[in-house]
Amino acid sequence: KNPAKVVKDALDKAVEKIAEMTTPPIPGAPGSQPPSPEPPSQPREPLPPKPDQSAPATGTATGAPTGAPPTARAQQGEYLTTSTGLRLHDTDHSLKAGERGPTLLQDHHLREKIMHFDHERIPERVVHARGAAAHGVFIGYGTASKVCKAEFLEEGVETPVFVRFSTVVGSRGSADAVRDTRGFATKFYTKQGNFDLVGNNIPVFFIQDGIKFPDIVHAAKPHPDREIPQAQSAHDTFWDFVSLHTEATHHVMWQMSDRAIPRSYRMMEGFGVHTFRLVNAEGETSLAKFHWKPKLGVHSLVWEEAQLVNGVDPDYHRRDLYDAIEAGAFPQWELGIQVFPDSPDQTFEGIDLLDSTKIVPEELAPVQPIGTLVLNRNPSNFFAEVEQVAFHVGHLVPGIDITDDPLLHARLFSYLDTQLSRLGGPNFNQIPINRPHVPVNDMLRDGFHQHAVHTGVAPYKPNSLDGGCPFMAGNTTGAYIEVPQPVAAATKVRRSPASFDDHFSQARLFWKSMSPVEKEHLVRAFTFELGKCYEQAIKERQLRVLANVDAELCAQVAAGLGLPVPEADKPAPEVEPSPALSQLGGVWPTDGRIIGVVVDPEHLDGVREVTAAIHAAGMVPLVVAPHGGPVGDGLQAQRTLLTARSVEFDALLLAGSPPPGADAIPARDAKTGDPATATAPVDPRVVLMVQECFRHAKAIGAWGTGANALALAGCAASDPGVVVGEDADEVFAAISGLLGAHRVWERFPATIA
Ligand code: HDE
Repeated sequence: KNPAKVVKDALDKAVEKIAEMTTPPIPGAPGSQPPSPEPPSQPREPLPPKPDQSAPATGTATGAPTGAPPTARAQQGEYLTTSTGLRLHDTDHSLKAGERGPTLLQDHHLREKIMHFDHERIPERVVHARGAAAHGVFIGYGTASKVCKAEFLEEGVETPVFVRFSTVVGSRGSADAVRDTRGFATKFYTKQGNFDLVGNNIPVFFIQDGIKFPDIVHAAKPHPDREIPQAQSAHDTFWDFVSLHTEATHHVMWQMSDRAIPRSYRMMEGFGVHTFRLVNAEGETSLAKFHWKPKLGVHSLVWEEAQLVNGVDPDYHRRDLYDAIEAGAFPQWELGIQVFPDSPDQTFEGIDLLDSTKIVPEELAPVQPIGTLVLNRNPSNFFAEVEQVAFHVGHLVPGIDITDDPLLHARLFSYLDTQLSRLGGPNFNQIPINRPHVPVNDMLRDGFHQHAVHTGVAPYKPNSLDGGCPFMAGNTTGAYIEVPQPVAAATKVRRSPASFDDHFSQARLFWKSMSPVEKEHLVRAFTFELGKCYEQAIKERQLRVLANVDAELCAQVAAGLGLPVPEADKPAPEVEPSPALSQLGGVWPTDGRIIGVVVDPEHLDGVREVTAAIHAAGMVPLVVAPHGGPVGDGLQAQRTLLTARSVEFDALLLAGSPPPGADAIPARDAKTGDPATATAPVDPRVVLMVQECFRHAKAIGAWGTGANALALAGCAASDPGVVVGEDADEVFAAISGLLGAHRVWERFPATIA
């Protein structure tokens, strides 16, 4: 045989085969899917501007609008144009000297398009780079008026807000469900100017003095040599720093607790952390701490679940927030304050209110509700809104002033400074998302990206040429007047007060306030994180810190690490636990919870009814089937066995147990390894889903053939939180009852008292 011919024949056959495989089905031919409708491509009128995208109130003295109308750049008008409004007839081909010739330098459209693209990225935030945000409204109760004169807290006043949630350590593209503190920053567009409450989901901070911020951030960020690990605290530099810098211990306790792996942004508390000074209409002052309390309760992932989530859906929290708002399950929080007398020593019950590593237990100072926040609208452009929003702790309104917390003072400098470089110039408050919803008459002029076309000739005060405008406001005309707080005559020192030396008593308070399950999770988190460190000396040093917090905590972690238990050198004093710190206990609303419903298209009994019941209960059913598209009985699959993983669901319903599909890994006999003798009537991915839900203490319900998967997964109707019944609705009713407690906590064996 001619070898060249053999090769040619083989190639021809392969080409034929590929052509067969890739030829698209002829529309309308039997068995082909109907073609999807093309999205509309008719020119249409621009959409009206959104309220927060209206032109800046800065500008001319007469208030006349200047420049292009705000909608002119909405990209939704009739014809594609250049950035200067020139209509284009082609944006797909460069201008060339002939079809196969070189590209011409004169192609101004190509040059503009590529120039702009080359500069689309701006620096990410140095911390809190990864975030998600939403618009909403805040409604005051009027209950704060005794202590605070801020207008937005008055009864019934509605204030637009924008809230950005974030992780701290990871970069902008990092996964959501990492172990980390979360940012909870709120911009209130009040009638007295913007008020920013730039808080976290943990009420204490790592450091007491802002000068240590670069140190903790350098330690927590990836190692400078290899730039790993991303968005993790489980590494040597982090534990090196916190084990040496023991004022971080209280924050580290929170970070190793379930608080650092929230189930959802909707289920997180928020804290202003610092103590603020409030002023009422009579000019009387009080000290206060801000708290956000989520209507859905405070709930977390379990660690294994969080690790799976980061692989399966790195955008888990971002997606959850967006989907909930789109589904109308608007997230809500109540804003509350703990109020303390503005005493000269600024302490309460012996707790230093200027030390941001300390809380005041709610049992000592209850959180008093002062308003409600509802998030009801997703951003329409991530970059314009979520990336460009600029929060600043110095954005205050009359009635809210700062205290001398040294952490807060460094922040007052930092936020403006970082935004200057991140947003490329000093005019970032003119970006639509940052604009106040009140007139701005500043005398700030020029600079990069100046949007206002100011008129008048006298941007200075005093002036006569602009009629002396603008005038100064006073107490009755809404001016912000700092509290005339006396400053004690003192000596310049680089020192903290002695009360800041107590690093362990509140770390112990946190430990003692946890339930057994939460303690167990803390032990595992410490053991995991320290287990990831390479340096033995760092592990031993952190064990010495834990010995000062609690002997049992230290012993359990030491056992997990296989290291000796050290003696405490500065044991924390005995403390009274604060039950409010535990996340367990209570029954919470289940709005927006996700229920996976596994179906076998051959057995659909009760599925329609149960999905309707889930919807009616304000939750979201996700039908999981062996394949996508219609599954029968008018139902559509939202997930397939290929795309579904247990971590997406808060609870699992097994309406059927689909047999292994062609794409499942074939089951084999455990003893012989023989596929032919294997007994696995259920797809192994369903079995894995049940096992994971069981391990993660989620409620599981089954009826009909659905129950077949339970035994294969090693669980039974007698286990806590497993419901088997004949009637789908009854099974769901029992499951939704269990969901109010978030998890079936009895499934976690309590090994710590
Ligand atoms: Fe921040 N922090 N921070 N921080 N912080 C920033 O500002 C800083 C601190 C917090 O969604 C940066 O615009 C210093 C405590 C949130 O855009 C930067 C110190 C708390 C956000 C900065 C602290 C926070 C930031 C980075 C120690 C809780 C995200 C980008 C004195 C009460 C805001 C930016 C958003 C962001 C500095 C400590 C919360 C560099 C120097 C304590 C929620 O300015």
